[in-house]
Parts: sequence; structure tokens; C-alpha cells
Amino acid sequence: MINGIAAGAARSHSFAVCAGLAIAGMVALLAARPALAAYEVVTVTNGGTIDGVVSLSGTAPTEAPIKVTKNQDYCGQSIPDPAYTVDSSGGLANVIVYLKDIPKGKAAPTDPVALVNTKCMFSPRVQGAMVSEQVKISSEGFSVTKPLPSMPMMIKVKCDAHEWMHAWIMELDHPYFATTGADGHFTIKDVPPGSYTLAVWHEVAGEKSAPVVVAAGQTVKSKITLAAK
Ligand SMILES: [Cu+2]
Repeated sequence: MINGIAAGAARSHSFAVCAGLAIAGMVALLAARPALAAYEVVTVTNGGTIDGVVSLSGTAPTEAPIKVTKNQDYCGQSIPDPAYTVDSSGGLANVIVYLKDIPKGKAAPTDPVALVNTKCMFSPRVQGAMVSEQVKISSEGFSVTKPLPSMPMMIKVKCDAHEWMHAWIMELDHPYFATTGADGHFTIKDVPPGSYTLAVWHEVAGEKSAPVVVAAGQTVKSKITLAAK
């Protein structure tokens, strides 16, 4: 068992990060979700756009700053807890937004997914990726690039030197995903017209989904609210 999840679904990789201080373990957090059928890449003409905002309702709990217990010369004495990053309008950052069960559409991104260690925190905190995409983990002065596992899963990235260092990569079998910015905003483009389920994931506030209908050449607006936990 890893974090209470059946080990049968786990994949584990090791990466040297943290300014040469340590090894980061990469561990599957959730059970792999087998695809119903392989995603098919097609030319998307006159696709639609999903443009929306994820907001937090209620008051985010005040999290104590993370107390730095080692390498304070490099990491600092404490680090603000980034779990709830909410702007003045309630926009919630670091939410993965993605379509569920989309059978065909645009091609996968070709650039590696980037994960940067800065002052003993990973950036970005959360992001989506497509199965088997490369991930480039960078730290001071060096980087390592590795392929992600070949099946859809949620990956929790850890640093063995600094127990507070986490990041999440949601691996999907298609490229229709986005991460909300500082204002909670996201955009998913080039969606073939049709009816879909739009889902969101946040590390503390959890998951939610809603139906969305995408029309050819149109932008559909979406507002999703997660309750603070
Ligand atoms: Cu670290």
C-alpha cells in the first residue's frame, strides 16, 4: 500500500532533484483508470473552446506556513502553504480541469512537461500531461528528462530530502486538460463539437464534474465552484 492506495496500481520512478541534495520519488497516488478505447488523433476543424473559472466557496482554512527543517540557507526559514491559492474574487489556482472520456481529437503536446525546483518547492504545483509524455525536472544547474508512465494515472511527485515538497501530475490519455491560473481561469481549445463531461481536481477541495456542450467554432463559458474543506 502506498498512501492507502493498492500497490498494484503504483508505478515508481526516481529522479535526482533538489540541487543535488536528494532523490525525488514519483509515486502513483490513485488507481490507474484504464481507457475504454485508445485515443485517436484526428484533424480538428472548427473546434470549440471551453473557457471558464473555478472558484472556491467558503473560506479557505488558514494553513500554517511550512516550517523548513533542513537546508535553511537555500530553502529559507518557512514557506507559505500553497494548497489554497485564492484571489480576491474567489478564483482558485492550481486546479486541473479536463474532459472525461473524449475518444478523439487534437494531437498531444510535443514539449516535455516541466517541473522546476525553486527554493525547495516544485513549480507548477499541479499540471496535466498525456500518457508517455516526457517530464523534465530541473533544479539548480541540472535537469533530468524521463518518460511518464504509459497509462493514465495521478502521480504525486515527492522529494526525499524535503518532505513538504509535493507536486501532482495528472496523466490522461488525451490532451484536453488545463490548469487554473492565479485567478482561477482556464481555457481548453480545439475541442471537437459534442457533449462531454468536464471534471476538475484540486489537492484539498477534491473533485467535481459537470456536463458541457461544445459547439463548432464557439466558446462555451463554464463556472465551477468547489467548496473549501
Ligand atoms: Cu527537495
